[in-house]
Amino acid sequence: FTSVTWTLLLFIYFNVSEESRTFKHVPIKGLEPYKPFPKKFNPRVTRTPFKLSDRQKNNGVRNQFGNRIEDLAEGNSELLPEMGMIFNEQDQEVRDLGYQKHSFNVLISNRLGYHRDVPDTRDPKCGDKFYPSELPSASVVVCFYNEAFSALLRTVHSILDRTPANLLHEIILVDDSSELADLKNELDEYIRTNLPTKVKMIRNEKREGLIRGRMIGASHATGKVLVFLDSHCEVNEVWLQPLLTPIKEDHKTVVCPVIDIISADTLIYSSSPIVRGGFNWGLHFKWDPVPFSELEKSEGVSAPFKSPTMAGGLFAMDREYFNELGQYDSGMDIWGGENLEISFRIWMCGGKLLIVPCSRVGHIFRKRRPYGSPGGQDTMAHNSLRLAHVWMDEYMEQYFAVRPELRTKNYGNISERLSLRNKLNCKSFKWYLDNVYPEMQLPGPNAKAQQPVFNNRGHKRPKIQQRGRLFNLQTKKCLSAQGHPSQKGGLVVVKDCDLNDPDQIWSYNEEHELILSNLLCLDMSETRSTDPPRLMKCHGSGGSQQWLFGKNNRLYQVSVGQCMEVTDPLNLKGYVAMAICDGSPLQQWRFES
Ligand code: LR7
Ligand code: MN
Repeated sequence: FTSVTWTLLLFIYFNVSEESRTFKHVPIKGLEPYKPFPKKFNPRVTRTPFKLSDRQKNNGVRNQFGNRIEDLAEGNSELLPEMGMIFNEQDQEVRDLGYQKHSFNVLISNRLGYHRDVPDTRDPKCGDKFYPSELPSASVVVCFYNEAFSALLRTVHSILDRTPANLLHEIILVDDSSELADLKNELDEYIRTNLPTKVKMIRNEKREGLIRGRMIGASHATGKVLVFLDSHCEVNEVWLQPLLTPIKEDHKTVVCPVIDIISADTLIYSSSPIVRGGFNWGLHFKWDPVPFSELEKSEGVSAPFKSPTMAGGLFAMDREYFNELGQYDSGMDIWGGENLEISFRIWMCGGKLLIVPCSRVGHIFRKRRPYGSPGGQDTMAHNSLRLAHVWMDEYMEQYFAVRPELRTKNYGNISERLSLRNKLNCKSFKWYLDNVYPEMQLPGPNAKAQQPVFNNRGHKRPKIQQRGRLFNLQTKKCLSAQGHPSQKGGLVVVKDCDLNDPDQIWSYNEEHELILSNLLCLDMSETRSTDPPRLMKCHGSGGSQQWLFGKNNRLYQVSVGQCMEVTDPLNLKGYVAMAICDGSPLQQWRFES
């Protein structure tokens, strides 16, 4: 790799048109050949600080995205707070269309590229563990429908980069009849030229949904163990060995990693609390605290513990056992319910379900599902009805108590699933509740409301860092509510500053929220960065309510990647909006106590 090549690259770089420089899922050919990281797979934890990998830096130099990522990060590689900065209209389009189609920040996803380091979120005790050198090999099945190209490839590359080759039998991608053009020829081409042959592609002729999709993927698999992942995941260091070990010990053990959080707005990877799976009588999955009795005293949270249910997307299971146990209910459509169905079936029919805290996989959690079912049906209700009729015995009544309208709804033919339950000689639902999920309560006078866990910030109120008026340097006016400050959805405008007006008092806290008179948070629309900011209930999960004071007194909005500006040049109404950060005085704000 010589200076000739570099000259050539620079030549290409300076000659691409403005348009082709904007990253549109186009891996520049020949620039990013697949090279597995030359890493040693040591089960010991190395707590390296999260930093830009050389690949990411190179991405900047190559200008794959039109911007240098080192510049965007401005040295703060811990948070990459300005990774979503919008520089031009194309960026804005990628961002806004991305939110519409995928419900997460695709601009940032594209800029991250297909490889990145993620923080090692494992408990330090995991570093003391050794795994057998002989482990069964895994077929990883990733079913996707209209996934963002860069998120899908980061899923695949994270597996290739962080899994010992001898344990990775294959990766099976199942395209569930996606409509997005780049997921067809371009993806095939990428796989052919950049990925090892163990990455395989199956295309469903029609939309099957993730449940039949996974069954199709599994039917092509030839590894000993099946691992299912969503198509927007990133696996962490030494993720697979801790999953395979308990399966090797007992092939009827099904295991889940801890699902770390990849923010939909910032793509920041962060650690999840240690929780386990439960459900409510509406048959919605929920996270519960892990009972103290479940945690092994000597090993604390580094030993696998039992979980009544799984979230659904990320788990590993012996392939023969998957088939023996009846795969999934192929009468279930598109999305929903299959996770509780397989959880009940595992426990009731002689298996067990564990969460393995030393295995960590990140997943992009989004606020809204960006797709529906082809006929607009509520597939969650259809699927839940099926599972209730097959597995829940008399406790099905609890479901109908919550959803009385479903009592008479048709749910198709379940005779095969009933004979499966019979053939496998499965225990009753009462046995499951008594032995696996005794915390589950029946509604009644004595039922206590269970503490929800895994909400965004529990009872802790973030510390306030600054309080005062938000002064615009150009107009010399202050940011206030247009109407009443407690009105949800209200706009903000600049008005003459008034020392005595409590409605001009903002607090800025450690979560980077801007709260007006201790009531509502300044918030940006998820799907349209052209909408003005509004006052909304504080949700505590960053992104659309996260504001950063940056250089030139700018006020940067994290999920829209733009700066707040007074738009009205004559300043009659004092309107503000988000605009490309350009350092102009209309975009300059100062906190005044
Ligand atoms: O028609 C479809 N065809 C598909 O192939 C619809 C979806 N899919 C794919 C999709 O591209 C994705 O890879 O199926 C996967 C899951 O769909 P998501 O990501 O839209 O679902 P989710 O993450 O909101 O949903 C969770 O619950 C689902 C119930 O059916 C599945 O079990 C998902 O796998 C599951 N995800 C997780 O468990 C990740 C952690 C979330 C939590 C809690
Ligand atoms: Mn998902």
